[in-house]
Amino acid sequence: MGLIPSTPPPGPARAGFWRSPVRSAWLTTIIGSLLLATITIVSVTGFLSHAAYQPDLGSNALVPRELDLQLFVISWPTSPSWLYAFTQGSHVTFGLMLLPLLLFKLWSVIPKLFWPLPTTPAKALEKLATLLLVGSALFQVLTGLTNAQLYYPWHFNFVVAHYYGAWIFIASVVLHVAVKFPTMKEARRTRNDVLGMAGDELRSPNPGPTTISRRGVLGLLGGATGAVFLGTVGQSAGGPLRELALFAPRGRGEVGPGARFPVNKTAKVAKITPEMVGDGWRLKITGPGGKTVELSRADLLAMRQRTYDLPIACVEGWSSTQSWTGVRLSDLAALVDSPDSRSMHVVSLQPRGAFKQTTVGRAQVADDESLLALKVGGDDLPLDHGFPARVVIPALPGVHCTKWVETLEFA
Ligand SMILES: Nc1nc2c(c(=O)[nH]1)N[C@H]1C(S)=C(S)[C@@H](COP(=O)(O)O)O[C@H]1N2
Ligand SMILES: [Mo]
Repeated sequence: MGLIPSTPPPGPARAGFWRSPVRSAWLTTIIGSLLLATITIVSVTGFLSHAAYQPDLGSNALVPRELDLQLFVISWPTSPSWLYAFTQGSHVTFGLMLLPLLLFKLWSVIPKLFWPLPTTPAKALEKLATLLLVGSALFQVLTGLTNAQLYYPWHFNFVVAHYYGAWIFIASVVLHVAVKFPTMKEARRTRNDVLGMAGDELRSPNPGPTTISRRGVLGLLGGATGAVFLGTVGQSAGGPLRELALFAPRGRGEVGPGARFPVNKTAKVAKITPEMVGDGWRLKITGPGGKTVELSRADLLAMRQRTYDLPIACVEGWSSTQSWTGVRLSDLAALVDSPDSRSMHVVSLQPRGAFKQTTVGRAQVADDESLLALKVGGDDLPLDHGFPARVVIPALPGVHCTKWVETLEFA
């Protein structure tokens, strides 16, 4: 094996470079277990988010609509109304907590990442699996983090990349846990042995003086993850914690003129002009049989009004519950002879952009609390929140609650 050098180059690739006496299989096992619990929460809520986010609610957007296998369709419920605020708030909060956990975990094993180089095909495969694990973990956390921070340095579709990245990540986590399980068990068994396990590969061969205890390291880690939790959770949990949500770019409150809760995209950015939403505005509704109705805002206000407290819950993690007043979607469907609609396609006045239109499913149209909202908090909708009319549906991701509605097509 002359091709593979037997001694590492000087520097961080040498185990002797890392002198902390704290590093051991026991410490890595503890951090790894915390990481595993967090990853489980983030994965489950991530797939739930994916199911809820689908334009037709559950079918896989990556599969052409015609090939869509009904077997895999999860229809997203409309109750409880805070469901998505909860699952997505958890996904983003725990997802951000992965960052300190991952950094500490990497630190705890770092010399092993570089050295020894693999000498057999089996070891090379194990190294490759580790690379895939570390790479996909960092990819998932960094794409999620930048997306929630509204910073888009990459030029790929976030939803598609984060979704496939998740499968690669989860597969490598499962493989890693299976491979390391015996080591983890052994490390837990010997935790009180000061010298650690015999042949503990994570111990420094050349330990330096003790500057921090194992407890100290875990305390630092707890402090860092706790700070991320407290700095994020308020954007979805609300209450006094909202003011603490320093890591939530929108979750803390007023953004945009006249808004009392966060605005995802202002009217100005969406290119909505005052003329588009003036007295000339008409809502166009079409039914499956071709029946068409046009209503002014005054016509809509003359219909039976309903008021419900419902959250707007953004995929970025923030949410805000408001009191919405407007017309039931099922009442509008009835106007065009579609009492039991399979779906509703909504198109906004917004000239372009991915969120200018959406399709929602049967449960979303039928729910009594699903509204075409005209007012919020008792006042006319502010322009930035979708005046003259917007969709608000319980438990649905905010992205489907289309603002500045122009047409509703019931099918
Ligand atoms: N027409 C249109 N509707 C839209 C959007 C948009 O960009 N254009 N953004 C959506 C997203 S992602 C969210 S989270 C909610 C936010 O609603 P708000 O800005 O009133 O808080 O609006 C949704 N409706
Ligand atoms: Mo959103």
